[in-house]
Amino acid sequence: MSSPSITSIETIILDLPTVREHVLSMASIDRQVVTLVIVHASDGVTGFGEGTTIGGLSYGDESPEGIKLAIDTYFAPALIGLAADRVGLAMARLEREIVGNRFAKCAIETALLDAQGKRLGVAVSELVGGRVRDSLPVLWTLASGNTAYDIAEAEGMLAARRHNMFKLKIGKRDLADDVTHAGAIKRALGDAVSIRVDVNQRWTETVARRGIAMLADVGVDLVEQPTPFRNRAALARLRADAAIPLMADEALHGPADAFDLAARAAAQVFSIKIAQCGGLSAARATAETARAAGIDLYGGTMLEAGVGTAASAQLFSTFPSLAYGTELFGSLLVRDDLLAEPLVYRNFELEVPQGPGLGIIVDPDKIDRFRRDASTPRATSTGR
Ligand code: MUC
Ligand code: MG
Repeated sequence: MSSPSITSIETIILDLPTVREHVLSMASIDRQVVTLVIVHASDGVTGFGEGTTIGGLSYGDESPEGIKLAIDTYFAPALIGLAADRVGLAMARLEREIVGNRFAKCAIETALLDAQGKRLGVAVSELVGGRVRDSLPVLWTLASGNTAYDIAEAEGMLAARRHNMFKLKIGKRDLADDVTHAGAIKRALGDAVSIRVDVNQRWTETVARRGIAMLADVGVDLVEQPTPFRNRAALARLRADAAIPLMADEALHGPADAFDLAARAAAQVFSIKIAQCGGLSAARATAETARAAGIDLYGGTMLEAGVGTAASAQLFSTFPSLAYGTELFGSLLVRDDLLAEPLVYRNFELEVPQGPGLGIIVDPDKIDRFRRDASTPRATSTGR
């Protein structure tokens, strides 16, 4: 029987309001902007993917609008007519013809895998290695910008048995203020609760050296991406002296970065993000490189909504070890996700969807409600 072919690719930008303002060192967001990708094939099977970043162009070099433009203008002509059931071949073609654009590549690969899983009646996890767990520990990021609010939020999460690990977004304020903030949260929540911080590249090496020591003293467990992503030598020097583990995030754009960071002993933990790596297969190769080097894994997020979160969960469920858990809470950060049935968060874990493909159903009414071209667009972020 001949292969079904890719017939068309839709890209839709959606603005999803968040449950509260989310304050990071480089931007504050009150909504998440999702570029939804829908791949149609000649056998009538449809696959969904998601291209999502944080704060427009303030996090990385792809924006939601840029992802749409790249897919409409360059990806779609390269893909239409190709065999829809040969995901590896389609991705190899994109790799050959399109430089970079990792978030867009991830959205396309996700959609192709979703469709192929539905076609074969298997979950995406079974196409990318095979799942070894059915649920994933999930932390929550406390990022309201206010210490008392963050403590109350964390207490609510603990009481609801939703999260028992927390990440704090720091680097926007003075170091002393950030350390006071982290120390107050750690004291209020107690020893049983893991507190990590993410600096999102804001510190210089000298500030980072002081900051990591001060945060270790107040009980913080781990520091994520303290310095700019290009300065791997600084990360390695900091790691050599740090009392607590360092995690690479923005520095990790796929397996080649993983290899280089591992060779430099620049971090003890890698945050694996499907979008930042350029897709699920590249993210898997990145995780395998870490594993070979004895580096611990953490399942990262670009704060994707349900589609990207389900795709990440499908891949992370195949990791034999996930020492630092995941941060797959994006679906909970938006007030209303695009899914007909919400993802299930229970007992501090996210249940990995079981059905074919991504195991989710995207609700067409919600696409209509949130699509940007149906309403007046607002600015992407407050850019603070
Ligand atoms: C990041 O840098 O890790 C993940 C959680 C969150 O609040 O922001 C993201 C991005
Ligand atoms: Mg990070």
